[in-house]
Parts: sequence; structure tokens; C-alpha cells
Amino acid sequence: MNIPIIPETASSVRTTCPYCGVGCGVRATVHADGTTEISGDTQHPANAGRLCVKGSALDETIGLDGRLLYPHMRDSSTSNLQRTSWNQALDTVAQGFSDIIKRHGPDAVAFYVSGQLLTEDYYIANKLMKGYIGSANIDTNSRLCMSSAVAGHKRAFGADLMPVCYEDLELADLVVLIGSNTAWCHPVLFQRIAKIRETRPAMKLVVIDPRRTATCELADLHLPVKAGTDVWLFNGLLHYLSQHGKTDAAFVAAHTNGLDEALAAAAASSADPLTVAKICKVNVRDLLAFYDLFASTEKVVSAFSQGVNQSSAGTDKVNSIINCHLLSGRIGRPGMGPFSITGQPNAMGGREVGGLANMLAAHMDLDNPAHRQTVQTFWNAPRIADKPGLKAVDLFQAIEQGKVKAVWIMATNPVVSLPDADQVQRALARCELVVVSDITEKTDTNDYAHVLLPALGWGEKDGTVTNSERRISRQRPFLSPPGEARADWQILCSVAQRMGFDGFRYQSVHEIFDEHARLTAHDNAAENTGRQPRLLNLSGLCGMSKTQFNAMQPVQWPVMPAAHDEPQGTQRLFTDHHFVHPDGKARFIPTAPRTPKNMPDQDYPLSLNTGRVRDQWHTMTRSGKSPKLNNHITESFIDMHPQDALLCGVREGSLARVSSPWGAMVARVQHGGGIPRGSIFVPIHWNNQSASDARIGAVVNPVVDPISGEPEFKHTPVRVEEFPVSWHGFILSRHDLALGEIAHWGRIQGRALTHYEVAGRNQISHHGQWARQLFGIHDPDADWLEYEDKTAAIYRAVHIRDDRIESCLFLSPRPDLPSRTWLASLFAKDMLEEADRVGLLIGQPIEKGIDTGSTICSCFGVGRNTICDTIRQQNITSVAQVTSCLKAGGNCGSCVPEIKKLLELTMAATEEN
Ligand SMILES: Nc1nc2c(c(=O)[nH]1)N[C@H]1C(S)=C(S)[C@@H](COP(=O)(O)OP(=O)(O)OC[C@H]3O[C@@H](n4cnc5c(=O)[nH]c(N)nc54)[C@H](O)[C@@H]3O)O[C@H]1N2
Ligand SMILES: Nc1nc2c(c(=O)[nH]1)N[C@H]1C(S)=C(S)[C@@H](COP(=O)(O)OP(=O)(O)OC[C@H]3O[C@@H](n4cnc5c(=O)[nH]c(N)nc54)[C@H](O)[C@@H]3O)O[C@H]1N2
Ligand code: SF4
Ligand SMILES: [Mo]
Repeated sequence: MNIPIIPETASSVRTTCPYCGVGCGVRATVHADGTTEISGDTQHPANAGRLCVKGSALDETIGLDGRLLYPHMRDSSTSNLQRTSWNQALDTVAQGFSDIIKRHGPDAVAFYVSGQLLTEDYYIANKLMKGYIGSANIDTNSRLCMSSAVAGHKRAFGADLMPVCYEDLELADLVVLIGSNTAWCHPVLFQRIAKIRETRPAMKLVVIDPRRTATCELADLHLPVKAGTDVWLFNGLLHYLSQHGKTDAAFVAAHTNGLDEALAAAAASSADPLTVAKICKVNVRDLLAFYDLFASTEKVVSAFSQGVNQSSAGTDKVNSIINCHLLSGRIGRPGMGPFSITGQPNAMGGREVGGLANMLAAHMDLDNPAHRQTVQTFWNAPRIADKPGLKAVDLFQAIEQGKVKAVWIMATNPVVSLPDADQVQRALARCELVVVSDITEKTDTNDYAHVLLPALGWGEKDGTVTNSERRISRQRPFLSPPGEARADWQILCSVAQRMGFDGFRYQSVHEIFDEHARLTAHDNAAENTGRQPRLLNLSGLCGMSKTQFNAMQPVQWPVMPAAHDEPQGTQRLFTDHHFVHPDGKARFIPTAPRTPKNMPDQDYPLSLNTGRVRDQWHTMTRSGKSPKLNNHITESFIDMHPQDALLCGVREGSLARVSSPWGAMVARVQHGGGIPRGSIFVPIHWNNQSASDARIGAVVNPVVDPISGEPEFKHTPVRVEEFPVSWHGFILSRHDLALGEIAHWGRIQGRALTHYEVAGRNQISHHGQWARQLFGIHDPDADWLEYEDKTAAIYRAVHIRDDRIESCLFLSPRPDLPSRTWLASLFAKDMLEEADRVGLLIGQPIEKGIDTGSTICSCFGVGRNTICDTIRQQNITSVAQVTSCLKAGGNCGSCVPEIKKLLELTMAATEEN
């Protein structure tokens, strides 16, 4: 276990959740026995005490198993990573970067950073690259995430500004969720919407998403828009508003520019709702119902996420949404506005310090000489980058081409998360110097590191993050630094100093935060500069003492010195209808829709959509440590329509291969029910550590939005075909196993066990021998139960030691194996009961009804079968009744949409019978 900062009595630290951009406040209580308890911070405005399932499972992710604890360097003779000293590692990084800069210039090096860094880490990385090395080659995984929203905001408002706050979602009479699976990806925000709808049933919820996601379970209207067609849909809405006189003429005249061009573009593509409905593949009545609802409701929030941003038309999608809010004047007032829901915990903070390759710092622009001057003078920097650096996808291409010769990757796992991810492997394999700072020992990216640096993780690190509503919160440490891990900013400063740069002698994060706050205020008054002031202004937070910084309460920027008048900073932007373009007006942007570059064809007939599942976080380095979270979905999958499966010759439950011209992956086919014909959905999380061949990034096309550079993660033409194997199986084992050569495997951490799914092509001649070898059993008298049906090629074995189940293995030529849930539950027992033993080889309890099925409620471990049985037996008709019978859904609420779906399915099935 990680070593907590052990207090004499239980002590609570208020910190912030390290996962999504909702930015929930967390209370971490360290007990005197060293255990840590996690709960929601009732005082935090984002969540008022709520936590979703990922947040509430944080205690299961802070242990030291799998942590990177010491610096490592690759031994050139063995090619293995060897432990080294910090001195050696830092010297190697500093010298390597300096040498390459000397030989090839500053643009031959790059940083690739992350929205999971704290603002202070980010600030230092940006300062070092743009002000001292003198290149803008620092980009971040926010390029893959929020950059279309950034570009859209800049075009419409003049700067990257998020007008609304969370409360607006509760004040709205209509919430439109566009390309956002809020129920799974921003669960606490979704719960806030669900809760308010209980008290205000008239409030409407519309979901625009090609898939019928869990989010749709609570929606009044779901528009299953064809992927990529949102601009047609919102252009149609703009035209409709204009045609029906639902405009705010006074607002448009006084505070905006460019309406005529935007309306002309909208009319050209989307004047006729019938045509729009056809292009978007939605029912025209539903489309008009949405248009009418939007037109007739004053308080509308349009919240959007990756279904909008991650598109080759991402920036236009964003502006087509904002255009509708500008035309109806629905911005800058309570309960209305366009709302970009951010992904990572510090996606916003990174943007504030200029972590993107085309930004400077404190919302200043690289292409503005006055801004460059301001920043350079403030930093007292030897130089300042004067042209944009390489954006993520271009950066890794430049690495492969040998133009960029050294890269430092921090807090991101690009071998999994970038599009055309095999290209990233090729790039890193030929890069002269690859430095990786991470908290995890084994990741797909670490495999390519020449120098591997151990960073402090959540609970250990200290600093600030900004959530989706511009709220800056503190992350505070409650665990001792493990091994030799150091904070990311410290590592950066040590390298900067070794490269001979002044300006990196900080004693603590507090000093860095203060410098960042001062830069936001520097040269930032209209009377000084003759320009529009920058709204990102933290002058009210400048000059805090360390004690004040440590006690800092969550606050929304801008925070002006009169903070005591409005201690919450600024809830909403543009309340005075003043925007930040030089003329103070907002801009309509004409958005001519276009189809993606790569379209499905005969060879690649389906469109690949990728995204998240409820209980995993990105590349699973942290959420994958939690047995509670791993129970929800235990392996990667290909969700597709049954008719498409039939056409591709694959079946539910069997393995299939998804391929594109860029790469391939393998996973199990399922019919979730929510996928339209012509497309498939694959989760982003699985990687080379958790499966043999499940990296979906390898399949994704490296097409990007021309303005933002954000990749088109939601659409790649692909083919699905059978992945032929001659046997399927699963293994549950208390110990990690070496599986050897095997056609397909997936691995996940369970409670007291590792769960493997396996499949092979080679016939196993002696099953018993093979199984014993796999489990390392040499004792002929071992407690070993076995069943074999040679004709049917079915084999099952269970190893018991001291009356405890040690491991089990089930093999069959078909994927119709017993449920893993009951067998896995036996690993929690110190002693098997007689009844358990009887059920072992059939893989199910002899008493009916004990197999709970796959986990739906992770908090209370309630399975699908239990919920369905209870609904049937007790004639249940509401989610509340399920919760009162089984507790399911009663804690974090993340599973409520799934319970609602099960309720509907079970009730419908009961009626049919
Ligand atoms: N559980 C969990 N939560 C997370 C994360 C996680 O890894 N796991 N990651 C966090 C991060 S960094 C991010 S960025 C967010 C992402 O949060 P979301 O954007 O909500 O999540 P995604 O699953 O990527 O995609 C959202 C939806 O976009 C839909 N979509 C695809 N194409 C289109 C289209 O053309 N138009 C429209 N309208 N919709 C489309 C997809 O079907 C999908 O349901 O989640 C954050 N929260
Ligand atoms: N196909 C497809 N691909 C996608 C997406 C998609 O929808 N579809 N979404 C994209 C989006 S929106 C995002 S945000 C990315 C996310 O993709 P990544 O950023 O690659 O995913 P993570 O697993 O969050 O990687 C974070 C890494 O940092 C490490 N880490 C955690 N905390 C710290 C720390 O404090 N310091 C350091 N130095 N390391 C730390 C973790 O161990 C992990 O290795 O994926 C993108 N890729
Ligand atoms: S919604 Fe969940 S993952 Fe997101 S910040 Fe809150 S607790 Fe963390
Ligand atoms: Mo993201």
C-alpha cells in the first residue's frame, strides 16, 4: 500500500477528483491505522458531496502495485530499462536536449504533455519550451480532446472562454446534450440534471448522439444523428430560428457580426428540414420537434463533448451550435448558453497556461508581437517562440520523419491514445531521445522510453486544476511521496536548471501559481494596452501567502481584486454582452458542412465510432487497478447491429477483427442495442498491457480538423471479420500467469484474482498437463479437480489449496462458457463450502439464483441477474423501488440509467409472457 501521511487521529484533506472535468471535490480521510477513506466534499460547489463510481473507487487505485518508483534508463547493450539515479537521469535528459538543440535548433525537440498535469506543472513545461528553449513544440493530449472547442470559442468570442456554469444546467428549461454520453463520462453533472428534473418535470432533455447511450435513458427526445452530420442539423436550426422570427434582433445588431454570411451558409446546406432529416438520418418529425422546442424555449443550454470536438469538422460543429445561441441572444444570462464539457481534470488549466502548440500563456497569442513581448519580458526569458509548434498528430509524424529528434512525454500514453497509433510506435522507435514521465511502471509508451522518470500521482501531488465551469480547485497531498517519485514541475525545473536556464528556482507550487496568476494580470487593462482586456485574469489571487494558497477555496475565474465582493469569482461570462474581439462583438461563423475525407467503401464498409465506458479511465493505468471498477465491463468489445454482424459473418460472443488501412484490433462482438446500422462502437481503454491486440487507436485514421488539428476519432471506415480460433477459455488465478504464445488474451484485475480471457488456434494435446504447467503445479497430490470431455473438446480444472480456490480454467471450442461472476466470488472466501465445491466444475452454484450476473451497480456489487430477478419477483416498476430493495443505484447513481433500461426490458418481457 501507499504510505499515507499518517496523522495521530483521523484527518481529512479536501482535494479534487483526478478524473473528469466536472472537478468534484473529494474528502480523503486518512485514519490512524493508515487506511484511506474517500468521500464527496459536501462543501465543493461542483458536486456538493456527490461522487460517481470512479471517484468513489479512488481508494482502490492509490496502492503502490504497478507504480513507477525510480528513474530508469535503457541499457544500450541489453535494451532493457535499468534503474538509475536521479542525477544520472536528469543529466541525460538535459544533455540530450541541449545537444540536439545545439546541432539542429530548438524545433528539433518537443514536449507532449497532458490535461492530467496540474496547472503549475503545465506552466513550467510551457515556460521552458516557449520562453527558454525558444520553440512552440509543446502540444498536449488536449489536442485530442478540447482543441475544437478552443478554436470554436476563439472564432466566436475572440478568446477561449466558456460562458456558462454548472448551475445553468439546473436553471435551463431545455438541456441539449450533443455528442456527450454524460451519464457515463460526466456522471455527477448528469445527476445534477436528473435531480433537478425530479423537481421540475417540465424541463426537457434532448440527446443528439448516433448511439442510444445510457444518457438517452433519461431523455425526452433522442436524435440518433448520423455521425458527422451535426453541422447540417445546427445549420438547419439556425435557418429555422431565422425563418420563424425566433431571433433576438437587438442583441444581434448591437453585439454580433457576420450573421448574413452564417445565414447564407445555413440556407445553402440546410434550408429544407426534410433534406436535413435525410442527411442526418433522423425522423423529420423528431427533428422539427427539436427545432420547435429550441425555438420556443428561452432558457436553453447546449452542452457538447467529443461527438462534436473529435471530428474533421469539429470546429465548425462547435460554431454551428454557438451561432444558434448568438442568433437567439441566449448567452450571458442564467440558464442558457453553449457549454463545452471538458474531459480531463485539468483540460482548462492547461489551456490557461498555453499548453497547446498554437497558444502562448495566459490566453495570449503566439502570432501577436505585443503578446510575445509581454510574456518574454514577464518571464525575463532569453527568447520567445514566434511561430506555432507542431500539433500532436503532426508532431509524431515529424518524429518519424526525423525532423524532431527528442521528445519528452508527460502524463499521457500516446501509443494507445493517438490515432494511427502504430505510426506513433514507429516514430518513437526511431526517435533519438524519448523521455517519459509517468506514475505507472508498465505502459505501452514506456516500452519506447530511453529515460523513464517517476512522477508523483494523485494524493501525492500538490497544486491546482480548473474544471469545466472555470473553477480553480486545489489538489492537495495526503500520501507520502513513494519511492523516489518527484512532482512533474520539480522534474522539469531540475532539467531546466541543468540546461543552464535561470528562472526555474521555485521552492514550492505556491510560487508557481503566484507567477501564473501575476502573468494573467500583467499588461491586462484596456487603458494600458489599448486592446480588449483578457478575461482570464486572476489578479484577485495574486500575492497569496503559502498559508492562503493552501487554504484556497474553489473559485471561478476571472477573479478580480474585489474578490471579497464576490468571493466565488465570476459565475458567468458575457453578462454585459461584451466579447473579446477587438470590436467587442461576438462573431457568427459561416459553417458550410462537409463529409469526412475517408468514407466507407466496399473494402471498409462500416464506420468506426470510439469512446468511453462508465467505469474505466482512458488507458486504464489507474482505474484498471480497481476490482470494483473492473467488474462492470471485463473485456473490450465491438458493439454492432445484429444485421451488420450477420453480413460480416461474425456472431455475438465470438471474437472479431476490426481493420482499417491503418491497423487492426481484436475484441468480442456484442449487440448493445444502441448502434445504428453501418457503424460499430469500440471502447478506447484496452491496450497492450490489458489485451493481446485491443488497441483501437491503431485502427483510427489520422485525419484532423483543419483548424483545430483535433483527430477524427469518431469516424474511420473499417471492416469487421471473423477472428478464427479453435478454442475459447477463461482463467481466474490468484497469481499473474505467463500465458506464452496464444492467439488472443485479455487480462483484468479482480478482487484477489487476475481474470484472463483466452482463445487459441493450436490444438492442446494434453489439457491436464498444459493446465498444471500454466499454474506451476508440480505436486501430484495437489487438490486438483478436473473434467474433460475429449469428444466435445471441453476441459475444466480447478486448483484448491488449503480449502481456498487458487485458480480455475475453463476451455471450450465455443465461446459459450459459464458465467465468471460466481466463480470469481469464490476467491473472496477463505474456505470453500461443500456446496461451492459441488458447483465448481459446472461453473455455477448448485442453488439457483446465486449467480448475480455481470455487475451493474459497482458500489454495492449488484449484478444484472439479481436486478432482473428482483424486478420480476417483486413486480417492481421504478428505479427507486430497485434501490430500496437492493441498494443498487443508491450511492453514486452512475448505474441509474442502466437500471432504468433493465427495468424497461424486464417489464416488457414480463408483459409479453
Ligand atoms: N468513464 C469515463 N469518463 C470519462 C473519461 C473516461 O475515460 N472514462 N474521459 C474523460 C475525457 S478526457 C473526456 S474527453 C470525456 C469524453 O466524454 P464524452 O464525449 O461524453 O464521451 P465519448 O464516449 O468519447 O463520446 C461521446 C459520444 O459522442 C457520440 N458521437 C460519435 N460521433 C458523433 C457525431 O458525429 N455526432 C454526435 N452528436 N455524437 C457523436 C458517441 O456515440 C458517444 O456516445 O469523458 C471524460 N470522462
Ligand atoms: N480512439 C480514441 N482515442 C482517443 C479518444 C477517443 O475518444 N477515441 N479520446 C482522446 C482523449 S479526449 C483523451 S483526453 C486521450 C487520453 O489519453 P491518454 O492521455 O493517453 O490516457 P491516460 O491513460 O489518461 O494517460 C495518462 C498517463 O499519465 C500517467 N499519469 C497519471 N497521473 C500522472 C501524473 O501526475 N504525472 C505523470 N507524469 N503521469 C501521470 C498515467 O499512468 C498514464 O500513463 O485519449 C484520446 N484518444
Ligand atoms: S464526475 Fe466522477 S470522475 Fe468526474 S470529477 Fe466527479 S467523481 Fe470524479
Ligand atoms: Mo479527453
